[in-house]
Amino acid sequence: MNVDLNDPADYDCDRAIAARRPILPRRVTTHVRPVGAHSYVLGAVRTDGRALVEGVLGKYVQINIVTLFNLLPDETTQNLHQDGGLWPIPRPHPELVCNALIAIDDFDVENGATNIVPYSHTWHDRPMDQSVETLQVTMRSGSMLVWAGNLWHAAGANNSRDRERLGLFMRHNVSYLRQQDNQVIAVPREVAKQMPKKLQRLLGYFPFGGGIDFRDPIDVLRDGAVINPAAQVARRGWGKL
Ligand SMILES: O=C(O)CCC(=O)C(=O)O
Repeated sequence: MNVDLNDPADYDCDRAIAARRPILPRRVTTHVRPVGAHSYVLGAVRTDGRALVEGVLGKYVQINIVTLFNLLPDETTQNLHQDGGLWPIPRPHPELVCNALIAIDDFDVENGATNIVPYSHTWHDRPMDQSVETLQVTMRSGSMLVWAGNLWHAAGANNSRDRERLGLFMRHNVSYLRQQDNQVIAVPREVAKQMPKKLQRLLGYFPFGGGIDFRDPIDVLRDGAVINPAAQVARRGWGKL
């Protein structure tokens, strides 16, 4: 899909939700872009949701994917799975992922509320088992479920006749690993520039090690100077001509 910078719907979660635009013909998905300055995202990242995510992952956190996840009637259940398998890091490993799922519709047993297996994030020696007992987490619209990526979980089946199950799904990962969707490229600079600093950090504008020529990527986003204006040829050492 092309991004139309003049179309606020590409960045406006409210409008994307109102349109319930599916990208795939049946099942869900995804609008990676409504990461823009919208109350759901900002509310979640500014307040308790963000604190919860940081409580799981520590302070080096970024957005891995943001997706409008619309489970349509007749959808079958997902297999139980753990997150964090994207990177070639053997298990057991520390929590690399933390999910925050905001119910836009009510999530109930019939329309596919999320299944989780309590405490399974601590079962480091146990192979994944699809027959294990699960707990289905029902939520009223506006509630948010936060869970650690090592927890066994799965979207439920939508057995309703005609009710969708729309959620805003924000997967976070530790910011020293790559993102599943490259948010820095996916969100055009002109849009990212307008965002609050916390959200820019969450997108991945993060000075890891040297930043960009020892400048904070947020400063580079603002002025476009990828060569540090303060850089000088040193009189001694490596810089000596
Ligand atoms: O939407 C849900 O209930 C969970 C989705 C999920 O775990 C996934 O897509 O990986």
